[in-house]
Amino acid sequence: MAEYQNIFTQVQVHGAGEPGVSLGKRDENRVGKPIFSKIAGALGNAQIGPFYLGFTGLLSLILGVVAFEIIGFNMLASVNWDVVEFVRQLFWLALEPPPPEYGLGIPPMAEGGWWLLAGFCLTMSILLWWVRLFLRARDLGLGYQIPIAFAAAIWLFLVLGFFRPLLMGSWSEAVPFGIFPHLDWTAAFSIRYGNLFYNPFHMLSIVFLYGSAILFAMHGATILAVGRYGGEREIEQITDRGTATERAALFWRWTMGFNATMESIHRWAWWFAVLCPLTGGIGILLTGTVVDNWYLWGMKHGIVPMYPEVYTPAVDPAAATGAN
Ligand code: 07D
Ligand code: 07D
Repeated sequence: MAEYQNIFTQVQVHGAGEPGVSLGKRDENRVGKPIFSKIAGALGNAQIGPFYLGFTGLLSLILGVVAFEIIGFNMLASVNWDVVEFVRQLFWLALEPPPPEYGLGIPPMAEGGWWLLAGFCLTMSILLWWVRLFLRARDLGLGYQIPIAFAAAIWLFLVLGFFRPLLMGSWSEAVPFGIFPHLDWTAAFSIRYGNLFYNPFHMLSIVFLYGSAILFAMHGATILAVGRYGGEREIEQITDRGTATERAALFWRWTMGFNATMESIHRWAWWFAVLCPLTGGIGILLTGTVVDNWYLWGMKHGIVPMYPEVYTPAVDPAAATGAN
């Protein structure tokens, strides 16, 4: 009955709530009695809670909400506190960083001060969430792969909004808060620096982005495909290789001549995901600081072809022989 478990034929197992390992005195940080949800069970585990809050978690959530509120109320103020217009224009509204004349100084609240404060709260919130991940991993006796991977994303976030503006000497270089405004910033950034496509670190970042997607698709599909042979017990099968692993490995060896192992596939996925924002952050940090125009840089380094001379001066009709 529960023999063939995959995305098309799901089964939900219901049992007693799983409280998890005891953390001794810190158990009081776990809030809420476990509840069970069928919808949650369709997406993942049916049990919701208890949730570990703790000091860093609580502070992170508070600062995150403060940042979100500052951004929201500034957007609301920008449409004259008109709630209907706020909803209508939400995706276009922004909280912009200070204009260039303030450099790295403290601007008036209405001219970027709110942006600075929201950015500070958001950054602290994200850093505290990182500490929380680290502490939870340590307490559960896990390796640190998850906090390290999150640190890679935080690196790109800090480059975009903190390290690069510091090097450029101005907060105005940073990204605005807003749905479409942050896309406009991204497009303008590329144009200002001569087309980001010629930035080799943008290229690498794209490699790892696309690579992450294909690895995830290949691995997810493989495990679902061998689910009927117990393939979802992947970690056990690293050391105790069962028929699921053997079939999965054979499939890839037959189709591409090479196969990852039950362990190495996870290392591939982890490295691709981590390297995407890591290389991306290097690319952004170099832009405007070391390289001012990626198109010209590409020409200098033979990436961009030298265009042939196609200009021929127009002939003055009056001077043409036929006119006489
Ligand atoms: C699915 C995990 C869940 C996360 C979600 C996003 C917010 C923002 C808004 C307070 C995959 C939660 C959204 C917290 C709330 C306000 C004003 C992750 C998943 C559901 N971007 N970006 C989006 C952020 C940058 C770019 C969407 C954040 C750079 C492009 C969402 C950051 C550049 C496109 C979003 C950030 C850039 C987007 C969907 C931070 C270059 C899109 C994100 C903190 C890297 C896409 C309208 C998603 C879109 C999109 C959030 C940074 C480019 C609003 C939080 C400056 C080209 N970005 N982004 O699903 O639809 O991620 O935009 O650095 O096309 Mg972005
Ligand atoms: C944003 C890391 C920070 C996020 C954190 C999470 C919260 C809370 C809340 C869940 C994503 C914060 C969380 C706040 C969440 C809830 C409730 C990671 C982030 C800490 N590009 N481009 C990239 C492509 C062009 C440009 C990377 C493709 C054009 C700029 C990626 C194309 C121009 C930047 C990528 C393309 C341009 C990038 C991002 C194609 C625009 C960057 C990787 C096919 C006209 C960023 C080096 C990533 C970067 C970046 C892909 C085109 C501009 C690989 C596929 C030419 C300015 N681009 N791009 O992981 O690193 O982001 O560049 O055309 O800054 Mg690009």
